[in-house]
Amino acid sequence: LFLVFCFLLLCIPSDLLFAICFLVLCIPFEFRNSRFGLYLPILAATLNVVTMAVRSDQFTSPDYLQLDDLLTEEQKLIRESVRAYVKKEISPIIEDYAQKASFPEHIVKQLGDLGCFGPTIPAAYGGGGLDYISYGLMMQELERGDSGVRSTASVQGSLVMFPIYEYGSEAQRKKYLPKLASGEWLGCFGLTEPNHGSDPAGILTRFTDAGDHVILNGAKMWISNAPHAQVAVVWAKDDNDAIRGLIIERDMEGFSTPTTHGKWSLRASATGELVFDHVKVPKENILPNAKGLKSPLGCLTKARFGIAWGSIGAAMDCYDTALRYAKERIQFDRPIGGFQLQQKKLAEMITEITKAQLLNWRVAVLMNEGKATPQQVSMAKRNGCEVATNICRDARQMLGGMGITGEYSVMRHMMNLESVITYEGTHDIHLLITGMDITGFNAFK
Ligand code: TGC
Ligand code: FAD
Repeated sequence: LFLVFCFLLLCIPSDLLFAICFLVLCIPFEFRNSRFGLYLPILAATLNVVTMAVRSDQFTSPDYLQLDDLLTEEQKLIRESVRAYVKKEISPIIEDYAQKASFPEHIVKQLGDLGCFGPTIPAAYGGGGLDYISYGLMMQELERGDSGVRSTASVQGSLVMFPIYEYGSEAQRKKYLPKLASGEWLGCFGLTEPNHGSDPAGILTRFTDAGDHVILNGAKMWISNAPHAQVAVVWAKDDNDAIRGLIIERDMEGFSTPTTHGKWSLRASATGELVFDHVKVPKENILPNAKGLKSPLGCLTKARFGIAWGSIGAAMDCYDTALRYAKERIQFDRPIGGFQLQQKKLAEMITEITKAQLLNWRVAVLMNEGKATPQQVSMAKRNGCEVATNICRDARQMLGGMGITGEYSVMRHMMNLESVITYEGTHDIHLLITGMDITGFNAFK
């Protein structure tokens, strides 16, 4: 019996440490033939199962308007496989990684195997050759697990693979895309600088012609994936002040990627700087077809689309958690879900989620038809972030004190979304993009 319980304890990986501690405690009692030798493993197994029940991923996806009817069987299958992956591989570990502000590097290969890197890039280059609804669903499911995981995938697919595919030479495509698609290499995207965030037109990083190579100098900051990346797509000005894209490899002399510490948000995602100190870059590493600010902004349109879907994934997780909690938590002899104030929060959450799902779906259809404008994508990104931020905040309140703990995902989502609402264009910048689109007046400058 003792051995059976030992097996039960050890086979639950997320609580391995817990199990081992109890096991160590049990052994002396067992050897003394004490009754405790039996009781302790039973107690340990029970506690373990209870802990697992609290921490396990019980997510049920909200679909209030039967939007599944708008999806093909293939799209649903893709969503289910990413959802199953998140339940199995992300949910059990992500809270611990976020608490210790550490990037789960092993997921890079897993995400590659699952096809989450470059799903819309043609299969001939290692991509998925899929449509934009499938891509959106993947990002939704990944961010349902954690915004940092979605970040890893959207940077790799939309900000590293996409520019190499769209603006790169055939040799560059063949050299980099398959390795990035499989997760053998991780990439990052360097546009933002210490003095140029919302206004990337002013970037100071530049390169000068030096015969068969160029010399790159400057610095980027706030770069997702940077500390672990083998490849960086970097935006810099040439001798004619034109913005160009360069592929920088980790081992190039003078290139370093210091880690950014002290984040309260996106803690399971690695963020860093890119520092270029007279880096000698072969000319064949310049993206031949990227010219001007519209090239990096074109990549951002793809990534912002992924964020529109991803942020709603985080919102869905918080709504689902709050709904379950409201049905189970008893106060004043009733489940708190029976009180009007809590129902108002839940009703508004599902309404906003449903509206955002419809908006995202429509933008994806337009993307598939090649008709979506960057401004429409901005609207979807801004809306997704706002809806998700509000829902996660309300969900956190509904969980009372438990809402601030790592036993539930809501506070982690809530903090993550502060980055998501800031990067890829801040909330205000996207509002101004819509404002300019509808009035024709530029309020940026
Ligand atoms: P502006 O004159 O408006 O535009 C310059 C040229 O670009 C074109 N364009 C776009 N093209 C494609 N997609 C878009 N989204 C585009 N937006 C603009 C535009 O038509 C123009 O073309 P042309 O032919 O006339 O030259 O440029 P501006 O200097 O006035 O700036 C406009 C503004 C503020 C909207 C833009 O610069 C902006 O979007 N700022 C926000 C910066 C930003 O989003 N940075 C993101 C950095 S990367 C990141 O955050 C990754 S986080 C990753 C993660 O972890 O998930
Ligand atoms: P600022 O541009 O200084 O803005 C400060 C405030 O001023 C904001 O509220 C903004 O809305 C407002 N503002 C600015 N201009 C105007 C205006 N014209 N009118 C009204 N209000 C205005 N960048 C990359 O290149 N690659 C990455 O991988 C990447 N990853 C990131 C990861 C994280 C966790 C974070 C936090 C950021 C990341 N970024 C990345 C940078 C991100 O894109 C920038 O932080 C963002 O674009 C805003 O720039 P900023 O921080 O310099 O803010």
